Amino acid sequence: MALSVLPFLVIHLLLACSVKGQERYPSYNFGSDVAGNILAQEKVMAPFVLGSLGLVNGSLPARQEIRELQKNPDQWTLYILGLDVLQFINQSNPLSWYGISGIHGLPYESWGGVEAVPGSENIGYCTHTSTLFPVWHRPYVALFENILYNLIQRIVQFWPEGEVRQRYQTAANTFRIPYWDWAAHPPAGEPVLPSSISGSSFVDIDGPSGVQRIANPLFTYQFKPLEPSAFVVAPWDEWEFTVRAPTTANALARSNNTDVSAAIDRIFPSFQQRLYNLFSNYHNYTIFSHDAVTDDSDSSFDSVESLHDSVHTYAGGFRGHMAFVPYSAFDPVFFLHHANVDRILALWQVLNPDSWVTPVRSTARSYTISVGQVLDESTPLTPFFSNKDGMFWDSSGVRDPLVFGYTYAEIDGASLKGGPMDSAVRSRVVSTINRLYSSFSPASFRRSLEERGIAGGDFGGLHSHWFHGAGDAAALRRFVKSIVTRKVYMEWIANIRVNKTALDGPFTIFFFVGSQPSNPNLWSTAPNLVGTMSIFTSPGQFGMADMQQRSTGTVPLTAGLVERAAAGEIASLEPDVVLPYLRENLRFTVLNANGTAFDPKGVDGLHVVLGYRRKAPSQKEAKKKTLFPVYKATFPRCASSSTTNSSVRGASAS
Ligand SMILES: *[C@@H]1O[C@H](CO)[C@@H](O)[C@H](O)[C@H]1NC(C)=O
Ligand SMILES: *[C@@H]1O[C@H](CO)[C@@H](O)[C@H](O)[C@H]1NC(C)=O
Ligand SMILES: *[C@@H]1O[C@H](CO)[C@@H](O)[C@H](O)[C@H]1NC(C)=O
Ligand SMILES: *[C@@H]1O[C@H](CO)[C@@H](O)[C@H](O)[C@H]1NC(C)=O
Ligand SMILES: *[C@@H]1O[C@H](CO)[C@@H](O)[C@H](O)[C@H]1NC(C)=O
Ligand SMILES: *[C@@H]1O[C@H](CO)[C@@H](O)[C@H](O)[C@H]1NC(C)=O
Ligand SMILES: CC(=O)N[C@H]1CO[C@H](CO)[C@@H](O)[C@@H]1O
Ligand SMILES: [Cu+2]
Repeated sequence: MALSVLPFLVIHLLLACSVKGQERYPSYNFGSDVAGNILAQEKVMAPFVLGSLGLVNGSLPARQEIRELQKNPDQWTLYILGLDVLQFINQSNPLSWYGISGIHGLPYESWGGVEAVPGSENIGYCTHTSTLFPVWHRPYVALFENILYNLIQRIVQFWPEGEVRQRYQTAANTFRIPYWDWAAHPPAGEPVLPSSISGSSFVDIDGPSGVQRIANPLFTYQFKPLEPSAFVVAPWDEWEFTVRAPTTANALARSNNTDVSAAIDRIFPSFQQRLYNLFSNYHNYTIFSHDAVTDDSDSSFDSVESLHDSVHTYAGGFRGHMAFVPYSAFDPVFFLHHANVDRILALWQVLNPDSWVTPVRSTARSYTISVGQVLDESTPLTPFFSNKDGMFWDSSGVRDPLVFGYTYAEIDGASLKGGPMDSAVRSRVVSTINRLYSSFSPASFRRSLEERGIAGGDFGGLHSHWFHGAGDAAALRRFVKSIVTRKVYMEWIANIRVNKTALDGPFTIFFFVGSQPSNPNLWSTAPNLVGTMSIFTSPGQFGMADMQQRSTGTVPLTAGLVERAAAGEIASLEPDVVLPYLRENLRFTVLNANGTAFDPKGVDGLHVVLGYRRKAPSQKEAKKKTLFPVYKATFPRCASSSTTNSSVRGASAS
């Protein structure tokens, strides 16, 4: 109990002030002595050995979707209090919010005594555009979960002994961090970004010392204090808390979560289609895992990393912390996002139990990885210690989440260590994926039509999003018939490659059918937006300029085209109809991280290829709804005779 009571009280007084226009709320006041107690126990423990949270009553607790967790009031209270305490702990502690977030990017300092390799001092430990992208983030998220879990166990002890404390203790034992599923339909009437994250800067919480109004730890992280030198350039070196879609480019900025939420709601069908496509068509870990251009064929453009990149830039909005690799981990939404990325990896592992990390030469640096180094299953995932002797976790070791003591409901504790997969687990995962993520796929569209028939205005599983404002039911029926005749439908996609450092920072490529609105602020929510691809990186000043990386991703066009068809602009999805239409109407254009428009012609290495494939449902698929549609693995090249190429126009900017 080395820590005196005084600093705690002083901090509370400071936080109650209003700082530069943003109202500040305090942390939870447990009573000074107990809080001092937490802090004392939480004093520097690094190197922290990351291990398993273990089984509870013989089973493995599951990470839950954040909205599910919120339905359990006791666990929700503990979650909020745990985050609050984690954010309250002195930043100089490596196990504080600041210390854990700082592992990912800025400030570029060693953590747990794990030093940089020569030439990599000016970058974080995180691995991006790297085959280790999903596997490095697995122990990173587990570290966050471990620390939070430990804090929550202590918080429970602050309730007086008795029935209530016992209740919280039970809730605490099965606590695992939640994830934010940005690809599943939100409950009716709710936005994709949960209001618990975006709705309010404060929250009323009923903790051990009664109900208190505290800073919402999911809304922002308040630096305590901001260390301008760690944040290098304006305006980040002036922002005393993390922001999303900041309203200004100076210290007065506040988050505009309304803006972020509206943009995510508009793009969410694209997130869902990309995810569904990744599950159904990507079976090679190397390609699935990361967004580097792995070969020069025109197949397999997408990756879980590229999709994750888009979520980062959308959650950040222009200039927000989430949109920049070195700042992103400070925003509370980061670990919710990455828990979902980890879950996607786990679900993918069930479908592809034999595919895992194989040796790949690195094209990117991290704090302990050099360009050109061969990355494989035993490359240390630094700085995550697996034992007291200073050994690190590696990709082989983290393959099965069991080693960290968590699972996901769909997997329910099944082992992911590789080798034969239980067919019941596989079926459960496949049907979950079909249930959550197939509603924008023509496959599910057709299926629901077959099941329910095309009666009246009832279009079954077809989400109203497609047809919002689409006109009369008769036109819709005609259209539906046109895309299901001969039981064949077309899938359309834009494949994109681009130089990651082309614009000295993050940027987004927007695809429109027809002209984009003249005001770039309206692009993200424009009705004729069909998709975007986002580049998640950082300006050269942060030390990523020397990496000559090409990045790749996809923009699904099918849903956007269906929308256009429903609006009466095209009669079918057949190439003889769609190709001339896209040649005439598809535009792409670019915004940088400042929200400034750029002529795509000036974006280094930008290469857009359109592809389509004709998809006939297999007999198996028709009979057994638990199977994915069986797609051909590759798209035809755009430049082949049946498709289009550079005749797609880049709209000129501004
Ligand atoms: C384990 O099960 C017992 C008996 O059902 C129950 O009383 C106890 O609370 C459970 N433990 C936890 C940590 O949930
Ligand atoms: C955090 O810890 C450092 C080093 O022990 C100390 O100098 C600083 O005053 C502490 N900050 C707060 C806000 O208590
Ligand atoms: C926040 O974003 C919304 C939607 O884009 C916009 O209408 C509003 O003016 C913005 N608010 C501020 C304060 O900038
Ligand atoms: C997976 O993709 C990589 C990169 O294209 C390739 O080198 C490797 O052979 C593929 N693995 C399998 C099993 O096809
Ligand atoms: C990427 O773009 C930058 C800036 O235009 C350029 O210096 C670099 O050579 C390009 N790298 C590649 C791999 O094309
Ligand atoms: C973005 O804006 C900041 C100032 O607000 C400026 O310093 C920076 O150069 C701009 N970046 C780009 C890529 O235009
Ligand atoms: C196959 C195809 O459509 N090729 C076209 C690619 O773009 C050039 C330039 O617009 C056309 O001349 C080709 O005919
Ligand atoms: Cu990330």
